Amino acid sequence: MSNIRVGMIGYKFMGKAHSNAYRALPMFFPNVTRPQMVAICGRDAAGVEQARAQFGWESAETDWRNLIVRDDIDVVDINAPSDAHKEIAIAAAAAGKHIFCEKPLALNLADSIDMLNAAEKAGVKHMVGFNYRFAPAVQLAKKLVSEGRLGKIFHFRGFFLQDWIVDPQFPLVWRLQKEIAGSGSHGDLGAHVIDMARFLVGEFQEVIGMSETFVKERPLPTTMTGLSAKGDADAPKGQVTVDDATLFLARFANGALGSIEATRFAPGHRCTNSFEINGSKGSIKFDFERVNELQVYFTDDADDVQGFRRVLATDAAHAYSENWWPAGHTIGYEHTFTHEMVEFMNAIAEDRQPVPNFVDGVECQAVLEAVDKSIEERRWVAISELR
Ligand code: SOE
Repeated sequence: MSNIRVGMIGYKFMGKAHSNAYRALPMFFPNVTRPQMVAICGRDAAGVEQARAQFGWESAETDWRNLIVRDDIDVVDINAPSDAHKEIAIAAAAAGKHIFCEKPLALNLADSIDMLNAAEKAGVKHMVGFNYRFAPAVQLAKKLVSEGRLGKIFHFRGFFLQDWIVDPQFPLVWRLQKEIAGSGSHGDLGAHVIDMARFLVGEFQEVIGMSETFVKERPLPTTMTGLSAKGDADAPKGQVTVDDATLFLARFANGALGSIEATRFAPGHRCTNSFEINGSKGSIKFDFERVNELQVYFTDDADDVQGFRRVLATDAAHAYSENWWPAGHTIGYEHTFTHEMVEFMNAIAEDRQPVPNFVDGVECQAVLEAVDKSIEERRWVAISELR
């Protein structure tokens, strides 16, 4: 198959991560159909032109409507803020383009279902950006669970902890505004943990949660709006309309019990995306800040060496590893994006849906929304109540 021609919308944090993935892919995965970086799009002409030159795109657009109808583009990659996902995805599907969309898929469940329906009706490929699935150590976790090497699963314990808004003067960036972001730590961080739990343990059956917004008003942003934005204490203030932290308990369809925590108020934790799974034959532990490692424990290890041990998932036996460096030469955050683009390119070339796709985006959204409902109504909510 000839190159797969990509048009990408958004050029900030995720735009950079995706651009890097597209650039690295042909060098390290020469057998995968090559993504061609045809056009990058953003509203600010000077900003997008600078990103085009820096990231290595062939052309730039300032209106996504022009981008999605270009006939030299096969794929639309959406990494604009969450409130833009639905309109762009539905229009891209109507234009017959395959779609990659960052998480959370939409602002709410209904919108995510509309996006899935539009993509299915158009017969295009669709993928959602749950990049952490693609860490080789997480792929190893999946293999151990799928092969029954942990036995019957009892517990999934997951948390995603950050600390970038603990300062009450941190400005009211878009991620703290419900109409743009959909929710706060719940949809931004909890969505990753929910996806991880679905990937490794299976479907959620029912949930009950609690959440808090610790800082209810913040200075309005002046210029920078990213994770490292600085607030101006004298600036006028606005209402924070999302959760700062959301925690919930879950029961899975297979009988396992789960606890999930997402917060941006955990000082010292920059990006602690972590889980532990306990089964009848053993346990595993993962922490993204040590992305190459999986801690494993097997009950049938000899008595004198019982205990958790660290597996460095960089051997030929581990997913994607042979394409990078010799064993023990570790990889990082950006590689998870390269791997997800490998899956996306392969799926298009093989004429199958990539995984995770919009179905996974919708299922995640259903869990997010069931948790919100449980908080509102102060009770357990079955996922089936929403689907
Ligand atoms: C910010 O909280 C953020 O960049 C998320 O938006 C990402 O999805 C997560 O991977 C890291 O943290």
